[in-house]
Formats: sequence, C-alpha cells, structure tokens
Amino acid sequence: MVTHEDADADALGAAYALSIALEGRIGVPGDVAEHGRELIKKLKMNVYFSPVIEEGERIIIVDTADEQQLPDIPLESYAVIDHHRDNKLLQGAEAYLHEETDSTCQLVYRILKKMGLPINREMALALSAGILGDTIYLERASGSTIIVLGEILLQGGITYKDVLEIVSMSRLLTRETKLQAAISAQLYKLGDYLIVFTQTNRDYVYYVAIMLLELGADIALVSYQEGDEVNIRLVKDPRVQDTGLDLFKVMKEGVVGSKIENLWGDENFVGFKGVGKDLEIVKEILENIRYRTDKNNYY
Ligand SMILES: [Mn+2]
Repeated sequence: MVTHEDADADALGAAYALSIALEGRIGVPGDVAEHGRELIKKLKMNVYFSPVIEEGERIIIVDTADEQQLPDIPLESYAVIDHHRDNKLLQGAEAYLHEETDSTCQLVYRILKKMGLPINREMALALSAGILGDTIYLERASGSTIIVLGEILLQGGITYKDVLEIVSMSRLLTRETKLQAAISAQLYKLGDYLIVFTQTNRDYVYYVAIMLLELGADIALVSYQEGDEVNIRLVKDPRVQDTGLDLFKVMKEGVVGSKIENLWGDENFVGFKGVGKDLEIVKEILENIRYRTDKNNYY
C-alpha cells in the first residue's frame, strides 16, 4: 500500500487497514504530515519511508490523485483507491475504486466489507481517524459518511470517544505551542473574511490552523519555518458560505517564487511544503486574497 507524500490520517488509515487485511506493507514516499506522525505512533504502524518496491510486489495507491505526490514510486502496474475529484492516476491503473466520497478510508471499508474481511479494533481506529481527518472532525461529513463511520465503530468494537482520543489535537499541542501561536497571531479583514495568520514554533501547522478556526477565524493561515524549509496550511472554515474564493489557487500563486516539494488540497484546504521564506509567501497570499475579495476586481 502506498500513500501520497506527506501522508495524512486518511492516507495512512486506508493503507494501514489494507495492510492488515491483505498482509501487505505500508509505504510512504517522503515524509508524513504532523498528525500522521501521531497516528503512526499511537497505532504502532510499521511504515516504510521512501520504500523500495521489490520486484513482483503489487502496489495499491491510496488517497492519491497525482503522480507528483509519489516521488520515486515506480508506476508500471498499480491499483488505485481514491476519492479526489480529478484523479490523474486512474488512466494508467490496472484496477481502481474511485468515487468522490468524503474520504478514502470509507472506500477501503467498502472493499473490506465486500470481501468479507474482518475489521479489528486497530483497523477500525485507523479508518475512523482517516474519516475524521478528511472531514474536519465530521463538520464536512455527509450523512452517508457518518453512517459508514457508525458501521466501522460497531465492527471494530470501539466508541467514538476512542477515535477522538486517537485524533485529538489537545493532546498533541502543548499549551505553550497553542498560546504562543494565539498571542503572536495577526488578524486581517479582507472582503467578508476574518483571516488569522500565525507562525508556529513547532511543526503542527494543521492543528494550529484548526485551533484558529475554532477561535472564530474564517480563514486560518499558519506557517512553520525550519531553516530553508517552510510548511504552510491555508484553511477555510467549513461553515463559511462559498464565495468562490479558491484557496488552492491562492496558495499556488503565492508559492510561485519558492521551490515546491509538495502542494496539495482543494478550494477549502491547502498545504504547501517546500523551500522558501514563509513571511514572503504569506505576504503574497494575503495580497492575493485582498485582490480576489476586492469587489472592484474581476477575475
Ligand atoms: Mn483523503
């Protein structure tokens, strides 16, 4: 099972459940996202980073829509399970399950169910964590996704509380990291949006972004700089009415001058990892949002 680079909970949960059911191994090209790291630790996943694919080894790619997210993975013969809208890997795949659901984990669950394979406690925790991760703790989940989650909980003999413990951010972020991010944050009012930007002192950009949304931001922008490396998340609150502001486009234009190692997401959530200066990128992003939300400008 191969995930995308910077694997998140959905990718890891899907790969992990499949790896148990099909007795395979989990390969992650490059690094994992920060919440992915916690999930690996808590479920004691055995993950191969930058895996060397052995001859004859079959590859199932999960939660991945683009070859660019699979550095150094040979793509001669592979299968795909994914939920992203424009999946560019399907055409070359030997087999695939592709549907625009809320998460890849629920597609994996469907396959396991169909194959009559049992879901143990760990698999259920992993699949549930993936669903929560991709729906921002179910805020964006559809009714059918919540039904699937219920089935997974029953099958694995776990409670919703068990899942929250696995994904809970309060345990990951120290109070110091939270408070530091909060007190050094800057508030911008652009168009109808309240936008909050902050730099974190640890590589927990995703959790800090969610925290800012919980505090009331419409859009959270969080960066972490470590030497030349920069990690940024730009996230819109799911309760914000769609106004046509595409955050993926905003980020893409903002990082034009930087070396892109990974750029992923959609109009509501986008992540960037690469080489550059966070404050310069942030300035570009804010300018870009200012321009796009100015009602005098057409784009
Ligand atoms: Mn996903």
